[in-house]
Amino acid sequence: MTIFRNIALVGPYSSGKTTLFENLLYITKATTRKGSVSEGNTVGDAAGEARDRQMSTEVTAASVNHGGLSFTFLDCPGSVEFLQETLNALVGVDAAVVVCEPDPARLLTLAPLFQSLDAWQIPHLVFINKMDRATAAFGDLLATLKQVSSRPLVLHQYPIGQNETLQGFIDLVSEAAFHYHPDAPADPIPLPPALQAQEKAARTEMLETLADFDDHLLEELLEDIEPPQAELVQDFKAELEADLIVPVFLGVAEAGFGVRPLLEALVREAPEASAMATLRGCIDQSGSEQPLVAQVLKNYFSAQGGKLSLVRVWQGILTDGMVLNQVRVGGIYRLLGQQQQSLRQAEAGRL
Ligand SMILES: Nc1nc2c(ncn2[C@@H]2O[C@H](COP(=O)(O)OP(=O)(O)OP(=O)(O)O)[C@@H](O)[C@H]2O)c(=O)[nH]1
Ligand SMILES: [Mg+2]
Repeated sequence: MTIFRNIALVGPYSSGKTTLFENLLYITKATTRKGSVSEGNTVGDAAGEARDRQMSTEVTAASVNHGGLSFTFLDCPGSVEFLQETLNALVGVDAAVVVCEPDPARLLTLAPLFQSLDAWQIPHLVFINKMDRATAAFGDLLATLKQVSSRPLVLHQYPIGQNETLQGFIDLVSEAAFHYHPDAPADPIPLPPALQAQEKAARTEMLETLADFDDHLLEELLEDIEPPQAELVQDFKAELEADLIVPVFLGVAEAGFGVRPLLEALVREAPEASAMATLRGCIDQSGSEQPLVAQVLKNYFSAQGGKLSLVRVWQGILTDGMVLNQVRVGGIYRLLGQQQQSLRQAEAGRL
C-alpha cells in the first residue's frame, strides 16, 4: 500500500519556496537538472506570468517517490496578491513547511500565516532559508520567530557559522555536526568546540519543549537519563502531527544546503495522510464500504488541456470515468509541474 505525504511550501514573497521545491525535486531524482528562478527554467512558475515576473503566481504540484513514500509538494505563491490561492491549497495538505528569511522585520510578517495555520490546525515546520544572508544573530532570529508563533518552536538544527562563515549545522537529536557541500550531501565533522555550550543550551531547550507533551520523556529528564534518539524522533512526529510544536530547520536552498536533512525529517516525522484524514473527520469508520470523499483545491485551465483540477482524496478511491456531481472524471494524473503521468485511479491520501 502506498503511503502518502502531502506538503505545502508556504511563506512570504521571495523567501525561496520555488528554489527549495526545485531542490527537493532534484534530490528525489524527479528531475535530472536543477532549475533556477533567475534562469526561468524551474518546474514551478511555468505559467507565462510567473516567468515574466520571476515570482510564483499560482500553486504548482509535484509528486515524487522518496524513502518508500509518495510525496506531493505544493509550491505556493508568497505574494499577498495570491494569498487566497495559497490558503485554498493549504486545506488539502498534511503539513506545511514555512519558508522564511533570516531577517527579523520579515519574520514578523509571518504572523497572519501562522494564524491561518493555527486556525485550521495544519501541522507546520519552519525552514529558515538564506542563512547566507542573515541580518541578525541566530538567537535574535529565534526570539523574533517565537513572538509570532503561538505554538512552541523546537529547534532541530543549530547553525555552524552564519553568512560568509556558514559552514554547516549540528543535528540536535543526534548531536552530530555536518559540513555543507553545494548540491551534495553534508559530511560529518567533529562538533566545533566553540559551539559546545550553545549546542547544549539549544538541545536542553529542545528536550524540555518535547517533554512538555510527553511525561515519559519528562521523567527521563528529571532522573538525568539520556533519552534514546528513537524516542525523540517519535516525539517530534507525534507532537508535530498533533500540531503542538513547530520544528525549525535551516539552510540555503539556492546552494542545496539543508535540503536533504529537511527531506529526511519529512520522511521520519511528517504526519501521515491517513492521520490527517482522521483528524479532519473525513474517514467514515461506520462500515466496511468507504465512500469517496475528495476535495478540489484548485482548477487549472489551458487552451490545449481544458480544465484540470487539483484534488485531495480524503477517503475511498477516485477512478477514471466516475461521475461526481454530474461531472464525469476524464483522466487522472500524477503531476510534476506541467508534466502529467496517467493513473487509473487515485486512492485515499493522494493529492
Ligand atoms: N542568497 C540566497 N538567495 C536565495 C536563496 N534561495 C532563493 N534565493 C533567491 O531568492 C529569490 C526568490 O526565490 P524564489 O524561490 O523565487 O522565492 P519564492 O519564495 O518562491 O517567491 P514567491 O513564490 O514569489 O513568493 C531568487 O532570486 C532566488 O535565487 C538562498 O538560500 N540564498
Ligand atoms: Mg515561488
